[in-house]
Amino acid sequence: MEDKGQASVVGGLFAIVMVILLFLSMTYAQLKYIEIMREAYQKVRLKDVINESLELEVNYTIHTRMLASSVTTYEVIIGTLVGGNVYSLNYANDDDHMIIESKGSGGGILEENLIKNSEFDEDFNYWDPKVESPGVGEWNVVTVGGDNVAEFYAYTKPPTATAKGSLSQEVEVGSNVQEAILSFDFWMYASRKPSLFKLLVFIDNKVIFEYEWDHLGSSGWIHKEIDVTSDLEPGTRTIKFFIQCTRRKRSTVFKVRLDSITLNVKRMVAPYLGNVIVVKYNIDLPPLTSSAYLELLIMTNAAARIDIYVFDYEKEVFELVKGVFTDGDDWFWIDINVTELQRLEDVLKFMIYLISNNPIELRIDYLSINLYIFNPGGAYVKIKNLSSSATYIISLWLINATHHTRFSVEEYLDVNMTLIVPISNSTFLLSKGCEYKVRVWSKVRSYEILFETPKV
Ligand SMILES: [Ca+2]
Ligand SMILES: [Ca+2]
Repeated sequence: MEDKGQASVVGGLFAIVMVILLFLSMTYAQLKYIEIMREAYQKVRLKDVINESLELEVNYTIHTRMLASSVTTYEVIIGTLVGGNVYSLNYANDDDHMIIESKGSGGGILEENLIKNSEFDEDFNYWDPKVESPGVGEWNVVTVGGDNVAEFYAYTKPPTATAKGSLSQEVEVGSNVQEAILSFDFWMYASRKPSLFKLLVFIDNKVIFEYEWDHLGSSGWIHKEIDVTSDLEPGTRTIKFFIQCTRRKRSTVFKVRLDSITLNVKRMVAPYLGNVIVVKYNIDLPPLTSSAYLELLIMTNAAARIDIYVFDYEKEVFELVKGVFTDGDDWFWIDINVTELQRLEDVLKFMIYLISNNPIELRIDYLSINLYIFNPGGAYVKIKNLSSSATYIISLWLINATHHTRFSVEEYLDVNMTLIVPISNSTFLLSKGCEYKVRVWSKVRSYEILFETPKV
């Protein structure tokens, strides 16, 4: 039983090996056959693909060119127009350019008060009130007749006898100061005849005003205006009011009030030299303009980035359609292709936005305006045969949401030849604001192209 069992196992294994070998040889033959078949099939298939290639193009517009000056208006939003106008844009290479500089126009005399919180309506904000005699004197903002004023109050007693205080503010002085006037109101009071009671005004360490009150009682309000033009150097300066109150033998109350402190400075300011230019153009469009193709011939005198924005009436924003960078000093073209109907209302608006590291000049020599106007009775489809052999065109369908219209063609089309099939005429018009599909049937298959006609 055991031997027989072994023999049958060996026999079984042999049979399995033979079957595998047979299977492998058959598989090899089969794979080869399949490969040949596949290649043949591929050849047929490729041949088909090569044989059938049609290019479709729909034309439902009339092309017109417009002279820039007849339909265009412009507005320089940032920059200064220094030469030319919209007529300069009519022709190229005529030495007539629109020239826009990034120079602003804000030069001249600038007048400003450099003192902040002049009226002490914000307490001592911006001011630095100091008591310079320890233990004697204090600063407060007090209200006198509804007006906020700064007050130094001191009660002096022998043997100290003296109180000192100061009130100062730092100011930033620009260059080219033409005139500077320091103006202020002050009031001094002593309950006894003072030994020494004075007010000094400094710019940095230089005394520009000195006043002494040597009577019992109040000085009353005194208004003072001082021309400090020659004392006010550019940079950070400190305006300081310094008070000294001395009564040697008897205790005394001193008060000094200050208010309406201004430093009015007039200085020459150079015109702002910007590095941005923004120019807006409006092009009036004939009714039913379906697309526009614009070309600008431009040069800058320095490196700049130039962006073109076109207004979208649905989104109500100017949208970036093109961005270029120029090294400067060379004429170059920017083309703007506007095919979206929401950008082609009655007026096509576009904007040139230029930014540079330096003050810059932008020259525009030419604006070429090509418009394509909807021609509902003159639409046609161009069919071009890009195949390597002639093909046969059976028919053409014009399809929209409501109609399927068949045009019988029944023509052979040779290699590289073009066939024009009208899809509208004076009685069969295309509709406005409509999406159409054109389907062309050859003997092999169909081809499709979509288009959208302009709104009313
Ligand atoms: Ca005041
Ligand atoms: Ca020109």
